[in-house]
Amino acid sequence: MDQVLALMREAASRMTGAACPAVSRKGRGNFVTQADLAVQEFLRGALQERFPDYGFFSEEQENQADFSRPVWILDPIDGTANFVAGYGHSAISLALYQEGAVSFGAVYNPFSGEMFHAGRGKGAFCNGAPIRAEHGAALPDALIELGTMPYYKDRAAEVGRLTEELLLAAGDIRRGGSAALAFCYTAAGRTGAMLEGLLQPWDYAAGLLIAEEAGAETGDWAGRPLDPRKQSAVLAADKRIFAEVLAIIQKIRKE
Ligand code: LIP
Repeated sequence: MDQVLALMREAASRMTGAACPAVSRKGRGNFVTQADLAVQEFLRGALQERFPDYGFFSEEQENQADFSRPVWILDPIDGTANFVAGYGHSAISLALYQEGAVSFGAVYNPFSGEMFHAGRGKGAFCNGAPIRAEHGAALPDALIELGTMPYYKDRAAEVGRLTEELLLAAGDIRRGGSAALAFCYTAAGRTGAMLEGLLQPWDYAAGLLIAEEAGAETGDWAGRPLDPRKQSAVLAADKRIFAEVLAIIQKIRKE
């Protein structure tokens, strides 16, 4: 899969350094830029040339995936609102789903130069160095990344309550604006956990494998295993604090 990582780095050249003008607006704060489309079209062409029998399921194209065959799952720019604003924290997220699971995942942030990747059963890496989901802090001192579901304003009160409870229970919270990178930061031990109430398959399929291969515990907000073919609420955490963070989520959900 080194060739796939090289293709992602080449695709990222289309994510110009400067803030990129929005092409169209899918909803409040939900944009599609020329760079999203350019990254998607480059990777679709390059992957179909090398893997002609594989399917392609991407955020910026109307499609339904046939998961009976291998399928690439792509978010061409995860953290698009950040990209439009020139915030410098966005990533290309690419996963390969085959034989009932994600077998390969990679998340590339061209602004930091960090390539996170994992193969099922082969570990997780950042720029080739092994990473472990070991934050090294108990919950009262932990950093927790909370995704705020900005496209779902009807859930803002719930996000507010999660913010309050997590601030009381943990050291502090963080919000980077890219779910794919949030999974990778937990995988690298930079945060003790990441959670978000609703993500699409392309937001999390790659990051989920990277976190699991780094030793994180993962699940939906009922604690069930995640199926990255479907949209879902997500939680990934250092094993030592997963249950405590899940309990906070479930307390809020019962209110
Ligand atoms: C975004 C995620 C972010 C989430 C947004 C959106 P996009 O992906 O990375 O964490 O809060 O709702 O899903 O739209 O930038 O590819």
